[in-house]
Amino acid sequence: MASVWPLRPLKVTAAYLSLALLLATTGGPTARAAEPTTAWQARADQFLKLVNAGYQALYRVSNEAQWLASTDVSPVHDAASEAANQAMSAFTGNPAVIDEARALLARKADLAPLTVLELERVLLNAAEGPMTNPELVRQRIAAETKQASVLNSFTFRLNGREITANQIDSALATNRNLGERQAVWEASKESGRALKPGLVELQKLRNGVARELGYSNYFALQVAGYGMTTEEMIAVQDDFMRELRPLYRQLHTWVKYELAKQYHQPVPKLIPAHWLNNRWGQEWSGIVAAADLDNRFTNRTPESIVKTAEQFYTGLGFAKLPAGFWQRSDLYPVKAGDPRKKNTHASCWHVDLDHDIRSLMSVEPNERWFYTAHHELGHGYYFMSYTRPEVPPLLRIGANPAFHEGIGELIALAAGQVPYLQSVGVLPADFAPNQTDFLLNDALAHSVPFIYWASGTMTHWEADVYAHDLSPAQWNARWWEHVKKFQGIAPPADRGEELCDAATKTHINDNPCYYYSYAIATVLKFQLHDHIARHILHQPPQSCNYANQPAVGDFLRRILVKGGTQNWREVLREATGEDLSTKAMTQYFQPLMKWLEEQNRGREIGWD
Ligand code: X8Z
Ligand code: ZN
Repeated sequence: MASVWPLRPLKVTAAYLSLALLLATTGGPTARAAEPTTAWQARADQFLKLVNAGYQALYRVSNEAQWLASTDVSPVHDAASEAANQAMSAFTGNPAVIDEARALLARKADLAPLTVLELERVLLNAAEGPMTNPELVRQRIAAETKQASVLNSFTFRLNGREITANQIDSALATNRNLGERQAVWEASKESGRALKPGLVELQKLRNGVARELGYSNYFALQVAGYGMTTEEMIAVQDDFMRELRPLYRQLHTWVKYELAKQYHQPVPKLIPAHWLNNRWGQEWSGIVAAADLDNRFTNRTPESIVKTAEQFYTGLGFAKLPAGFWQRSDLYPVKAGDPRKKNTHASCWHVDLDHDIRSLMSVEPNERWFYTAHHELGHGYYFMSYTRPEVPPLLRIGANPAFHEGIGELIALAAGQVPYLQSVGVLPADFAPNQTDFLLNDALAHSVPFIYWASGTMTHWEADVYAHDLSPAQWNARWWEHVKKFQGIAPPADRGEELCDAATKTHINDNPCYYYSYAIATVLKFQLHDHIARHILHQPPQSCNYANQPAVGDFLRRILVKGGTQNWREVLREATGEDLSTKAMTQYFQPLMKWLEEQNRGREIGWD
């Protein structure tokens, strides 16, 4: 079957045409045989035609309702979202759907590989709301809806006055008074207290739902999407941490001496959480003053931040975002005095698994939102690229969730490099960077400490809660054990079990057992970047410029157009010739290691 591609009116470049030709001549990576080759294939085709159609229609209804509930929290919107999700599960988790998918998968040898992938996805989707136990599914959806509502409408207060999430982040980025920092940090943790009861209920309900279709727990169900067991996923994450540990210990040491000097304090063993600019110590930004870009954005509008991000992608030969993106997205903070409550964490939505793509952000003109806007549009361009007839709605997903996270992370990494920033005027053309400062900032703000947060604290805590049924009476103690062990960070004061500091992180509530995906995405972004810098741009990975390089776009598009139609390990191998590895990441920061060792000479390294 000849592929109709590209589906959307994209800017046609020579490279585009050659890719289109390649897909046309090979039938594309996902082409289905025109005539079914076996009776089982014919039966599967029939079944999947119906399931894909029903899935896409209900996905849209459910996403429209969730969008409203996330951008304008109200009991009415919560009720509509809950009802739409019940309808979605009534279909995707229907026992007849489960039985047929299982019966067909028992005849794998008679089916096309794409069909097998679709059927496996049908079962993974069913496992989120298996109607073999409708009461359990109903309870889960009700509890998820309530939790999202508490999270999205939570009002932070500082000394009795309302404070927004952006204001919390700004205060932690700029205020140098440790007492005031502690008060802001503690205020930011109050949502956990409100979210704990719902999370206690969800621990049981999520695990119960996963067990219904034979998974041992909810964590196991989520990692099944990677073709891994819980133990395998934990081993991958522990390997990341082991391989990067020498670098992290050097960074940790350098940072604690630097911050102690900044705050006029003795050098601590562990870094106090409120000394860092990020509420969770996940990104250590703002420490390297010479590489801090915040003041470069103050004269820009929030709109220009999102537009600049779009231009990065169009410069690579991608189409402009659809007009609907600008009409339907919710990109900026709610205006002061407006009582509307919306989710404050950035996200990007493929509302109808077709061309309705939206982003929910609260963009302000600063470095953090500049980075985040590039990240979110990575999701948007992934959606746009795999929205084509050859990719059935069930497989309009990333090669795995880490690929989805990794594309925007890669572009954000590239958008933070000096030659690019100069080319778009964020930095002046005559700016003479100190390479070490920028590399150090790259490591601290977006990469290395992040791994210990993502692979360490987040992943291990969720594995404890779901795979090992950790009692809620031990949640906060365990959280801080992990923060200490993996991140080398300590709370400013004792944290009791009435608090639930894990639940202050959005994903713990609304995207459970997912966060290891960001760690994999971080490792992946360096692999892809290394390949692009060395083999496509022929520039040094630490200082290169993707701007207006369609060859980079072609390389990325070959990955993105596939969606979930090919095993992710093969996708990675085909793209880079490598398996998942921290080698590129370690090499990227290699020049920093020597510098750090010199700076830290005579200091006690690490915290254990
Ligand atoms: O949640 C996100 C994105 C939305 S998918 C903004 N990120 C993680 C986080 O903020 O915790 C991006 C990197 C890590
Ligand atoms: Zn993301």
